[in-house]
Amino acid sequence: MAAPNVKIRADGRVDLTWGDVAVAVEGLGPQVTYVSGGTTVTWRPRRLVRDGDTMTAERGGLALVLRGEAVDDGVVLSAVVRNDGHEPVEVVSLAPLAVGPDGRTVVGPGTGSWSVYRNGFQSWSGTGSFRRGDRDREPPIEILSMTAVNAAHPAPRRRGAYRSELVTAISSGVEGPALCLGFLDETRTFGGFDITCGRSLVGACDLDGVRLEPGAGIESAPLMVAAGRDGVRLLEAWADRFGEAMGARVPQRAPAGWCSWYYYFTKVSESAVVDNLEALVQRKADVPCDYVMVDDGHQRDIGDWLDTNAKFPSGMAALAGRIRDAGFDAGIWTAPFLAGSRSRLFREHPNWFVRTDRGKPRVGIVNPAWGTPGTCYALDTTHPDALAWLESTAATLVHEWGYHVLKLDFLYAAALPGRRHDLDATRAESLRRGLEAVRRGAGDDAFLLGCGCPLGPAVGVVDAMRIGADVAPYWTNAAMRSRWGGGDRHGPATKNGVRNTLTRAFMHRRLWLNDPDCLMVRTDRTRLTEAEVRTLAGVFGITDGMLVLSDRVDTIPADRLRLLRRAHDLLGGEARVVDLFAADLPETVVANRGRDVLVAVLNLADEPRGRSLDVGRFGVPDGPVEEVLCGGSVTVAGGRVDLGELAPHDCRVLSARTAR
Ligand code: 9PG
Repeated sequence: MAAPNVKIRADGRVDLTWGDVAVAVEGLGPQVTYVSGGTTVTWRPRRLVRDGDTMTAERGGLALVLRGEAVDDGVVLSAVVRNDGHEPVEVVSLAPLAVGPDGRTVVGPGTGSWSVYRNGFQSWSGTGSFRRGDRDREPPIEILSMTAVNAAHPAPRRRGAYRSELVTAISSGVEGPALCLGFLDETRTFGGFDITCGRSLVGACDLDGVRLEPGAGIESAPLMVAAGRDGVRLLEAWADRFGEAMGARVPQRAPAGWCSWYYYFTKVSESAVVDNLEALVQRKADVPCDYVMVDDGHQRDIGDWLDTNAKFPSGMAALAGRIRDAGFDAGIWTAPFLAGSRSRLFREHPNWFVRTDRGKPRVGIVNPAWGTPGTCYALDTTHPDALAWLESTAATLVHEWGYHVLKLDFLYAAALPGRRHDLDATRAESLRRGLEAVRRGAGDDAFLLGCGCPLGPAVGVVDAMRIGADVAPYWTNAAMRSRWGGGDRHGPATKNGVRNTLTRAFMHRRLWLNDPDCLMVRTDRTRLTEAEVRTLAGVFGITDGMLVLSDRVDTIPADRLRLLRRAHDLLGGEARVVDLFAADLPETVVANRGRDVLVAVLNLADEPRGRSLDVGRFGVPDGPVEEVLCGGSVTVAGGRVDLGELAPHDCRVLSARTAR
């Protein structure tokens, strides 16, 4: 990483050139999209006037200003739009960085070598690298896509065009060089990147139509632009900065847990939880566990979190007491920004909900698993009474009922487009206010796990974040692979969970603790093969995520308990996915832990494949080296190891003391 050469051209636009690597962004300037008198206008000035460190353009009563600041390895850009006119305008988006067809983005020899990191909008959204011929797709209809993507920015669906949220990196092949762009604040706005290879590059913040009165101005979030030889390291460096700027909460120790969802789903009951509690006590030596989570299925209706259904006859406070008496923290699931159409919350407070332009309550999901009709509406987290209710509900769950761990799910609902009580609040700000209300009620000591959550605004509020789709008792299925499922990328499937655990590994301990979702090691009620279970254990372990088991504890066979133990033994390293830019599904992870190095080698193809690789470059010495997941050892010679043929979706993890 090195500082770029910054050249301000005669037309006021900027060229950034990194001399030591083949990276340049040429002809960049700011851009604004606004609505004035009913028409939407996008303005990217061709000429700007320089005054010291700021460049300004003026047109029709609007002034657009670009500011830049050199930081050690790049520049931080921000834009300001000012209304010098007499009429208010509505600002849709503000970009500190826009490069049009008259400019140029250079990364390596040409766009043919590009691999673009596409970060999905929220926890569940498919994330990974795309090459020139790949299509960035998502579920085609809103009711399916709303749980995965940013409603304001659908995927472009054209080859060579990509949309990344919050951060992106363009790497020339796997080896680099690379360019990394990332916003450094999301308390107020969502930021994102639209990349069309060979044509344009725009990094903009969404202001969602906020009114800009005459005489007023709005500043964009700061945008970091950095380049270097290694795209993964650039993403790590961005995450360090973003986490610091947002006051990331990173607990020292990642808790291990047990979760009811992936075995019992909505059929969970008090007796099922108690049975597992007893089994956890009995198998304490085999199943590391800090908390026991009732994940869905306890509430009377979505939104009515303090009303418990008949499957939990003793009530949730009593159950928390029992969990604590058994020596665990108690955990409980809610979807705090949703309410069922028949819930008490919605019936009693219809004005606490986001509205569509036609004045109807905004649907946040239709989930038949929650009973018919399963229609849930999105809470308006800018309404002061709704915020007070969020705060007091969280306070009850934690301080009265005794649940120390709150899994907060379907959080995207607070950031859906729509009309809100506070007309000046953006979608990102609405989400942040809702999360902050929950934190206020839960208190500083509670452990908050975000899920289904747009990433940026949650940093600094949550302790941990789900970073991928739901795992499932199968690898993938026809629905996920179909075009309705969004091209085998989004939606519940173990394959999708594993993909994001790898592609978002760099966020761990920088923005929060990563939650890769639950581990299933059981042999009943599952179609996961032994190889797939090994992959879950290996990938979750080496990436140092939270390990949360979601099996019926008393029936797990001994060999699977051993695998669970091995996953725990892998924790504690600093993982790097070295082939992040190689393919849709990366297959090589290196983790350093003191003097030890761990190397995970995967075969995520659907057919058996031989894998051999150079591990000497990661510090693995020649000679016999331990293989952790199957047990036994393999031989490294001349820096190389040959693992032979790996079954489909299988994994091996090497553990060695480094030569260095
Ligand atoms: C509980 C589950 C678990 C799981 C969460 C989340 O689109 N959908 O209908 C949909 C349903 C469930 C779901 C995601 C999407 O899973 O990720 O861990 O807590 O809720 O209902």
